[in-house]
Amino acid sequence: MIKRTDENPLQTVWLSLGSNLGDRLQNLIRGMGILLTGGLMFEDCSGIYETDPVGFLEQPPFYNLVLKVRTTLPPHEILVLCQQAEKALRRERALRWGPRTLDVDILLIGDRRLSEADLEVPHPRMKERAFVLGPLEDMDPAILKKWGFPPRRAGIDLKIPASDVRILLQQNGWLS
Ligand code: X6L
Ligand code: MG
Ligand code: MG
Repeated sequence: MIKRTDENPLQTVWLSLGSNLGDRLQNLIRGMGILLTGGLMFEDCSGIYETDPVGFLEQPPFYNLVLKVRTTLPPHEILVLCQQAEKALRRERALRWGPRTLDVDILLIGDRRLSEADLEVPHPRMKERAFVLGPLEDMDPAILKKWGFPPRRAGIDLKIPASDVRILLQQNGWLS
């Protein structure tokens, strides 16, 4: 853990996780395990939604969730951690918007706006993605209003309620 200082304040971070290759549930759980042992503190998790693919349509349906954490890690270290989780799940990038074992995207970091070559926050396309807005609305409808995002949930189905996601994390440990 990085010590909390004026330079490294404790901030709330919202992440989007998705998987549509292999054991999707296990990939999400293992991904969360890596994030939560790498400097992000668990705050809340959405249910797990099954969602039709968008962008590139000829691929299997996704499991998607939104994870809320707190951390003192600076934005670029959060990004590196997200990339480490993808690498640990052996993500391959054969084609753009193609199938993946694990995708971890940074949605929001506190009240901050960042516009850098490798990291834009809020996530620039999140307001168009039902698989992000649906779970986010379940967890914190006020945050959608605050950032001017539309509530949208068409085409996504709740598969595993948030209470069960939390039980899974607590009973089986992070790496089950
Ligand atoms: C026109 C052009 C319309 C592009 C949509 C949307 C592209 C989303 C990429 C788009 C467009 C994306 C996931 C996914 C992907 C996911 C589901 C992306 C990046 N990731 N579909 N497609 N869940 N359901 O996590 O989000 S590829
Ligand atoms: Mg993504
Ligand atoms: Mg991504």
